[in-house]
Amino acid sequence: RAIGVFDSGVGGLTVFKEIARLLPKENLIYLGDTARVPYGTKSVETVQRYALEAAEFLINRGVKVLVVACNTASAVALPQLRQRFQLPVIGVIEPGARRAASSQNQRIGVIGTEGTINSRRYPEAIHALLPDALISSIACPLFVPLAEEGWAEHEIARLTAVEYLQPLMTENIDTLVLGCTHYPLLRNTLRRVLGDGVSLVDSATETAKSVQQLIQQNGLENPDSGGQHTFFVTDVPTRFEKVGQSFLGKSLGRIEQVQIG
Ligand code: DGN
Repeated sequence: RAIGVFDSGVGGLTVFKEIARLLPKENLIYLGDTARVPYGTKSVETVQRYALEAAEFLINRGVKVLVVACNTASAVALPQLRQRFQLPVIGVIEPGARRAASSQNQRIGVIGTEGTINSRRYPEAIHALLPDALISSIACPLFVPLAEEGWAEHEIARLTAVEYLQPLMTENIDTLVLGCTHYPLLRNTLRRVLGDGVSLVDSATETAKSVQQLIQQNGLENPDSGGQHTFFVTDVPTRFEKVGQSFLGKSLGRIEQVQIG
């Protein structure tokens, strides 16, 4: 049986890529809800409904583990998904928060979509582990189109980062959580702006490690399954194919359009 991964669109491929790297023999099924992207600016109720429908689609395909790659959906829909479905559900917030809690000076920045930042789920999850941490959260919505446009390392991305991150510069943070699927692509730009003293927590990498642990601890490995990758989208695949190739660093192969909900 496969591991199911869903996201609002193409961004979750950063999580998918890390899972594929750590678990090359596992079959993976990805669903990008491209007809309804973005989730980051929508209401909690709407994102919860979308997330339940996306999860249902993957569960009907018999996945053994469900990975919610989208930070916004993880922030607002994880309890509902865990309540509704029996299988293990992994979101991106807990793994990212766990890593952030190793901050030395306990001054931590969190960046994400408006939905993720408004939910306050990252600070909650970090405070559960590090109650005295000083946490500053900033929504950086323009990073999403910049990453999709292939401009993550352009001057315009650097200027955008300077503008968004200005408040963090004076707060002496030693850790910044990249709380959105697209932000790992801006890693070099963020490093240029913040300097080497700030460690960047990539929720995608941390989540992939959690998936690996869960699979191993529960004896869910599929040593002979061949590592097949299957992609589904809810809108025509043209744009997903093009942008996805740059996110994944290789061609995606066949992408099937489906209707969910
Ligand atoms: N996948 C979304 C997230 O990680 O929050 C970003 C894209 C979006 O829906 N705006």
